[in-house]
Amino acid sequence: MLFVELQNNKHKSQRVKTKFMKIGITCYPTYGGSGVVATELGLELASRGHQVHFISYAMPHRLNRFVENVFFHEVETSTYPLFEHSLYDLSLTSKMLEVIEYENLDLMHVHYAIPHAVSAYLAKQVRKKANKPIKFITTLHGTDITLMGLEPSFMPLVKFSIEESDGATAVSRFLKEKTLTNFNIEKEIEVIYNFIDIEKFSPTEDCPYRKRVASCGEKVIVHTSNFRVVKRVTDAIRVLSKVKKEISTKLVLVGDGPDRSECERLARELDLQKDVVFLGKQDALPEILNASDIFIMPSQSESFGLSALEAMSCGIPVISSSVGGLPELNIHNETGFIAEIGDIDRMAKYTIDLLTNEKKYRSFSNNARERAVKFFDKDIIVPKYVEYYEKVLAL
Ligand code: GMT
Repeated sequence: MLFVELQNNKHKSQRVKTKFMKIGITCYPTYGGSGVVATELGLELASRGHQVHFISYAMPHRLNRFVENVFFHEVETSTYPLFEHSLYDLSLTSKMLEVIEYENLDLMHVHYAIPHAVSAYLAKQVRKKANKPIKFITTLHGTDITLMGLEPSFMPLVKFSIEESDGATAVSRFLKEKTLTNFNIEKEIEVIYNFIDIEKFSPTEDCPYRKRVASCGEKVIVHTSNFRVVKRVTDAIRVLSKVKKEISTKLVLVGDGPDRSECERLARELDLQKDVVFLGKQDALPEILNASDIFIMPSQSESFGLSALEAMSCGIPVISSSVGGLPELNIHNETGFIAEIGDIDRMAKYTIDLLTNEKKYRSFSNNARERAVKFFDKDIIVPKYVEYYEKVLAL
């Protein structure tokens, strides 16, 4: 760990002691929310002077530019013909050990319990044997607890790896409680919410993207996800079919995944093929959100709902289901509306209510932005991770 005395620019007379850490981050590099949070966290830590080493099988997709203090270590899996299956978990452990040793890491922070926490636990044991201890923190994101982790064959291992983590965080109160009860764990779990760059995701008037998806006067509902079945994207299409009977509206779907073909089929079946715009994976999220009026998240399971936060930060009210951590983010009748899972009629009714009531819409839009700024700004949340790292390292 580097201890550096900094001259604080704002208060020239005050000298601030800052501890810069060397942190290893392991995450899924794909489009999922856990990978986005892990990558954005790493980039933020690096911009605050910490050194960050990402360890994964591919470059996280938001790590697409050169950033000082950020390093990427690719985990290569063995292709020896004897192994019919890839030994990713072991290759990951080996890469962690290499980076911990040669980059002199202070801490490993793994995102998503399986298999990352298990690999980190193994690395920790190897270091312990060599008398060179390393600590690791596990951040629980959602389906590692609510879906995958509940598979009977995985359950004991997930429980063990959380219990053996030197620190554990969850992205909502809901997820913390679920972890404690589902796995019968007594450990302290810190709740650290997802965060947002409120400058990047900010409201803009007159977004040129709107013209590309909707004609003048038409409203736009937007949804972004990885199109897994738990996202219930088909519900968004059914909501559109009801809303369209009252107001001329388009539904913009961003992302891709296993349920996309079914969504395309349903759009054709409901004769909505011209009204549902499938954009696929996109990087220009702030622009697309700013071209929209309502964000819809009808999920069956959602530990927090990062993409709804991205929308709120752009001042877009959210219509969501009531599951998981969503009520901790989206406040009913204030930043949007909440309905029971699958209650398409109610979601449609709420959408029409907002789209036909300009004053109410403005107030919800302001509330959504204000809530994102006040509670989920990266400058509020990222220091909580740093404090937590320091706390765990000091134990
Ligand atoms: O299901 C996803 O969209 C991906 C998943 C993940 O772990 O990659 O997202 C989870 O983590 C996000 C970041 O913490 C949360 O905002 C999402 O709510 C959560 N998804 C679910 O719980 C289904």
